[in-house]
Formats: sequence, structure tokens, C-alpha cells
Amino acid sequence: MSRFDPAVFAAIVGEPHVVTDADAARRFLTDWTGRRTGRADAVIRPRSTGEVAAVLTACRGRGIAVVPQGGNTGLVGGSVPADGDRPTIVLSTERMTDVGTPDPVEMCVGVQAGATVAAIEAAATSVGAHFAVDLASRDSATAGGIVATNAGGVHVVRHGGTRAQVLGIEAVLADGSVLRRWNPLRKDNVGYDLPGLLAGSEGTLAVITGVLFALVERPGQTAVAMVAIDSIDEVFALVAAVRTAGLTVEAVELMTKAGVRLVVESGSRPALAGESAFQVLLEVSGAEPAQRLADVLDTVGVADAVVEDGPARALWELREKHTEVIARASATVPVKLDVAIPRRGMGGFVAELDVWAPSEPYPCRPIVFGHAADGNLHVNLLDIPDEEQSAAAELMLAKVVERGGSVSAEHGVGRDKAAWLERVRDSADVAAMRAIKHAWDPEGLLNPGVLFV
Ligand code: FAD
Ligand code: 2HG
Ligand code: ZN
Repeated sequence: MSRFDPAVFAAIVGEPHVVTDADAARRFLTDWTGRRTGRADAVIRPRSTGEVAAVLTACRGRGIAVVPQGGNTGLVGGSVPADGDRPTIVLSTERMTDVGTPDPVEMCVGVQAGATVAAIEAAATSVGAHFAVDLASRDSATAGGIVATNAGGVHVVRHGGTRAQVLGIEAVLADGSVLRRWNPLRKDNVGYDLPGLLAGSEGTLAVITGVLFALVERPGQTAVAMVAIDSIDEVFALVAAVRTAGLTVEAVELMTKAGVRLVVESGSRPALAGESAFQVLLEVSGAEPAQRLADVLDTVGVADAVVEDGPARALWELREKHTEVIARASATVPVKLDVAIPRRGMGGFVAELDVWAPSEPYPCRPIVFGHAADGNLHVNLLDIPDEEQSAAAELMLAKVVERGGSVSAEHGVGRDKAAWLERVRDSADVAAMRAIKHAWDPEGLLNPGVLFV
């Protein structure tokens, strides 16, 4: 196996874009949580698909592993390399930020992999359309990253996840060849859905260089309510009442008293005067949405609520600040578990968590929030000593599986949950996934240690 030679890569992307200086490379080698720091021989920053193809060809010939990285906002340790001796580069898409002109007839926009979610939405807005994926990391998370993780976000209840928005894809395979399906057709059943396969592939099958995204209609007038509730089951009654009233549900986000309290302590204005066990943020669209939403809340008889015209950023702030506030509030890096639970079981799961957390040998502060209508809960366990964290995660994920849930709802498997793959998928399923991995990346160069242990 040849040693890494920076000159080979400098000849492809230009010397300034082969980052070997330790200080300059640091931000690419530690993940967003600060939990994982890895090692790489260099960070390579190509500008074009042709450069990515040449980089992968050079890596293949030299046995160099490639860790694709977009905004590095991933929360499962998949965007940074492992800490070992293996020759490795981080391939950053941060210079691949082109956003094409959106097409208002075909309702699509083509972007390079490093374009941020915020940039894609800005382009969509310029033609009166809307990009359906939105998440609090929108200013950093990239097209390639959201496709590679099949990110969810706040509008899954309305439009589905990222995979549902992918019309076409351009990606460089491990052998340096370029796969391109780039057609805005909504109907095209010729062969396997390779763009769909790359959604959720977490950098293990190819480096995504471009995405042709579907755009959706703007929601028009929206209204946002923050509603006090005592039990999670009330969420579903509320959502049903809103739908029955003819309003369209755009987002349904759950928070707990403990989480809202932390965000308010960090300086945000509380929405409601009192404290309830849970607060749910409901965003709806339709004609006169604020008045109609208020009427629905009256009819249902909620104890406390506030309704504002959209976009109601102050209400959204209470939800969107959870991740950063939790990171600052915990004495140790929080254990972050992104799980899905069958909706009828969510209340029981959260109640059990409250009993379990203080009674374990390593008592922790659980903060739960998430995309309630999708059954997606973000369970953050604060203050757990480092040496106890994997046992705590293990216990929690086992409870999720017992309840028929998923150990990864929207963040992916990454390195953090790779050991769970064989526990939650049956042997034929894992064998099929391994066969795909082997066919696309026979030498195991793409993101080793992610998805598969
Ligand atoms: P990275 O973190 O750089 O990479 C993530 C994975 O994708 C890695 O495995 C990486 O190898 C791979 N990858 C990246 N680019 C490419 C490429 N071009 N080709 C192939 N593989 C690639 N996630 C949600 O699903 N929903 C949320 O609501 C949400 N909210 C968040 C809020 C905050 C404040 C933060 C910090 C994170 C949040 N996330 C959320 C997690 C994260 O933003 C998403 O997983 C996002 O999709 C990652 O995009 P990225 O560009 O940062 O990818
Ligand atoms: C969100 O929905 C993200 O805000 C982050 O998926 C979840 O911080 C988390 O646990
Ligand atoms: Zn989320």
C-alpha cells in the first residue's frame, strides 16, 4: 500500500485545497457533538465532479480510505474518520456550493453537493416555490449530507423525508466512475432506484456530487400554535382535530417541561405563562389559519395555548434551540439517541424514561423532544460520565427495540450505532446490504466503520 502523497492530490484540486496543517484540519476531524475526533492524512476540498472522480481514482490506486463530509452537522459520528493508522482523507464538499436556476415548470432545482439547505430554500423561494426539507442545521447541512443521511426534519409529516425529494443524483463511485441520473420526471420506473439507494447510504456507497431536488408549492398563509398538554396522546387528538377542520398540518413538534425550561434559561422568551408537562408546536396552513387554529384549540378545550401568524420565529426558537442548549447544559457530552416509537407507545416510553433515568446507578437528566407526528423522539441523556455512556445508550435502545421502535429514526447509523445493525435487521437483510456494499465498494474504501462495524 503506497503512502499518502499530498502532491498527487494537489495536482488535482490545487495545493491550497489539500489541507494537512493540523490547526486548519481540526474542524474537519471532530464532529458537531465534540464526541468524536479522528485522524486523516489530509482534508481534500474539490470544486467539481471531475475533481472528485480524480481524487477517488487516486485513492483507489493507493488504498486510501475516503470519508465524505458536507456541513459536518451529523449527530452519529459518520462524517469524521476513525482514529487509526489507516491512510485516510476527508473529502469535503465545502467548495461545491453551486445552486442552479430553479425550474418553476418542472418544479425542481439542481445543486452541487455542498449547497446548504438554506441556500436551496432561498433558490426555491426566488421562483415562488419551496424546498420541503427543513431542519435547525439549515445554514450548514448540505445537499449531499441530507441525502446521505436521508435527513428528516420538521416537515416530514407534510412532505416526507429527503429521499422523497430526490429526483436525480450525480455521484462518483469508488472506482472513479460517475453515475448520473438527472431528469425531473416524476415517473421513471426504469430499473433499480439508485438515487433512492444513495439516500441513507451515509457515504458508504459513493460520493454524492450533485442532487436534482423536487420543489413543492409554498404553503401560503401559515399559523403556529404553542399548546400546553399533559400527555403525549393529546398530540394525536389535536392533530386529528386540526385535519378535520380542513387545515393542513405542516409541522408537529414536541417538547417537555425540562427542555423548554433549559431554552428559556438560555434567554428565549417563554410562549406560555405556566409550565405544563409537555408543549406541542403546531404549524398549519390554509385560509385564515390563525383564527381557524384558535377555534380548533377552543373546541378541543386546551388549557393554555398561544397562536401566532407564521413564521412565528420566536415560537420556533423554543424548539430549534434545544440541541445547542442541551449541549451546553450537560456536564458531559450528552448521549444523543434519535429513535422512532409506534405513536401509541410514545407516552408510555417517555413515562418509563422518567422512572428509569434517576434510578440507575448513573442518574441522568433526560431531555426528550422531537417530531411527534412521525413518532420520532430525540432522547438526550445529560450528565452521564463518559465511561457509563455506552451502557446507558445500550439500555435505552434496547427499550426502544422492545417497544417495536427504531434505533435510528432520521440521523442514520454512523459509527455510533453500527453495532446495532445486525441486532435490528435479520440475517438475510444484513447479507443483502453487505452484498450491495461489496458490489459498489469492493475494497471498502468509502467511510469504513460507518454503518457496518
Ligand atoms: P455531514 O455531517 O457532513 O455528514 C453526514 C453523513 O453524510 C456522513 O456519513 C457523511 O459521510 C455523509 N455525507 C456527507 N456529504 C456526503 C456526500 N456528498 N456524499 C456522500 N456522503 C456524504 N437531522 C435530521 O434528520 N433532522 C433534523 O431535524 C436535524 N436537526 C439538526 C439540528 C442541529 C442543530 C444539528 C447540529 C443537527 C441536526 N440534524 C438533523 C443532523 C444533521 O444536520 C443531518 O444529519 C444532516 O443531514 C447532515 O448534513 P451535513 O451536510 O452536515 O452532513
Ligand atoms: C432536531 O430535530 C435534530 O432538532 C437534533 O434532529 C436532535 O439534538 C438532537 O437530539
Ligand atoms: Zn430531529
